[in-house]
Amino acid sequence: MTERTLILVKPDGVRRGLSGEVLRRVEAKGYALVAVELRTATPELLAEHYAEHLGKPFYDPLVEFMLSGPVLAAVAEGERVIEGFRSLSGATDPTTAAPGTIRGDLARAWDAPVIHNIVHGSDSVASAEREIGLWFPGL
Ligand code: IDP
Ligand code: MG
Repeated sequence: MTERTLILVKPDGVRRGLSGEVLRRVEAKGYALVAVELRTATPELLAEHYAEHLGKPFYDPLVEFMLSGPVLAAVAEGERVIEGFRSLSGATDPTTAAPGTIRGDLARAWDAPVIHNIVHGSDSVASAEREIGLWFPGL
């Protein structure tokens, strides 16, 4: 089924000049880019984006990190792209993310354990619709 997902290159990825590398992998796989924009998040946007994590021990450091610099927000479209981009991203923890994945190849645990993992990707059709609405209300 053709669907859309929200992709974020987090501030560590943008700072390290990896935005293009992430988009390259998305396009190389065959997904279409529907929107791409360099953005500065706000506390209000992140509170909604990460609502499911409110109260977890990593919530405050995560929000602080996401406000530490610009993020590249993108929407990609394709057959099962939600699952597909999660697969390209790899496991949440960069140390155990498989080689060949964005996090496995590029994210570094020593920058800040787990938090700095280069990318965000929606995890379901419902989250994708919700997150695209938050980041790209005009789409
Ligand atoms: P996901 O990004 O792989 O979907 P989630 O569980 O949704 O992972 O967590 C959202 C983000 O919060 C992660 O991408 C990572 O930046 C951060 N995070 C998740 N678990 C931890 C943790 O145990 N310690 C520190 N940060 C974490
Ligand atoms: Mg998640």
